[in-house]
Amino acid sequence: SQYTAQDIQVLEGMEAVRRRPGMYIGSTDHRGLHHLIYEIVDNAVDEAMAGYCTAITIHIEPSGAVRVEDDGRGIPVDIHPATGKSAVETVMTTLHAGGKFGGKGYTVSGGLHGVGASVVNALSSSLRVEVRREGYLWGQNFEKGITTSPLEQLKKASGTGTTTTFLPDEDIFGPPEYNFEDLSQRFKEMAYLNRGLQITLISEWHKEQGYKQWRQKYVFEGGIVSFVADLNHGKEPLSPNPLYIYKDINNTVVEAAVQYNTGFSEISYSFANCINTPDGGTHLTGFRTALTRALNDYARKQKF
Ligand code: 0RA
Repeated sequence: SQYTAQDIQVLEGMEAVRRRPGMYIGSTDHRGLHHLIYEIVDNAVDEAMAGYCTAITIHIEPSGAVRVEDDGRGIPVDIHPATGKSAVETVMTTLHAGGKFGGKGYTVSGGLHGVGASVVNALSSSLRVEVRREGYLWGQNFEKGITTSPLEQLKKASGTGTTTTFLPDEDIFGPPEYNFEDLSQRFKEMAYLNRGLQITLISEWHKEQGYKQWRQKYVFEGGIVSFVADLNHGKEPLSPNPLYIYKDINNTVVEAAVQYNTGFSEISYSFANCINTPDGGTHLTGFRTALTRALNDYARKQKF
């Protein structure tokens, strides 16, 4: 096979990520390590937001390797005529490959628009991706972002989905230190924000280290309505159910849930693209303004 200008670009891209990991994942401490998992899970959540994935399972193996399984459509395995490569290989080795395939457009979870898989690949001493699609199981391997085997058709297999297994590079992160609480909190939020999506975290790494907490499953049929109801658990709500609004404006989805209680303090959580925004933003201030106006208009009409 031929060594092309595109192959050089891939090598240079992977080298750039390994030289300055903080530029891509923020840091190389445990937060950076967790970021790797979030990048891969975000891609699966994107597939759920597009309406094709119902369950995501994250395994942390005793070695510290991470396996993320989804039941989405599977990353396309056919060879793209322009690149001579499969979408699987392109997604895994090209920075900024997100959103190019399948026109996923608006369904974006996380901040990097699906560019994350190649960054995770670059920062993993080994990574294997397996895809169920078109009646077969397919698999391909990489080391430090470099392709080490072609995409192989392995055996007949039913269903669809993608499984990515990666071992974070100890040269970059040191020995893996995972925090179960941090990871499960994030997956809980994601499950609230994506109604009906089942997210399971199974950490044999924590189990083996003797931690009591090593397994957690989240699925909320009520989505953010469940979130608000759960926040009001143990309080006295003023209505039986949270108020819920949903609007899709030119493929931008806006969703809010509100429930008053007898207390005096307010709790509000805001998110953009499935990311918690603790400092708020125009999405939150806009909502507050609109809620105040709606209540004032109503009160005026009722001549309160
Ligand atoms: C591109 C196109 C299609 C699916 C995906 C990517 C995809 C990517 C990931 C990453 C993790 N899980 C994923 N699942 C799917 C859709 C192709 C089609 O039309 O069938």
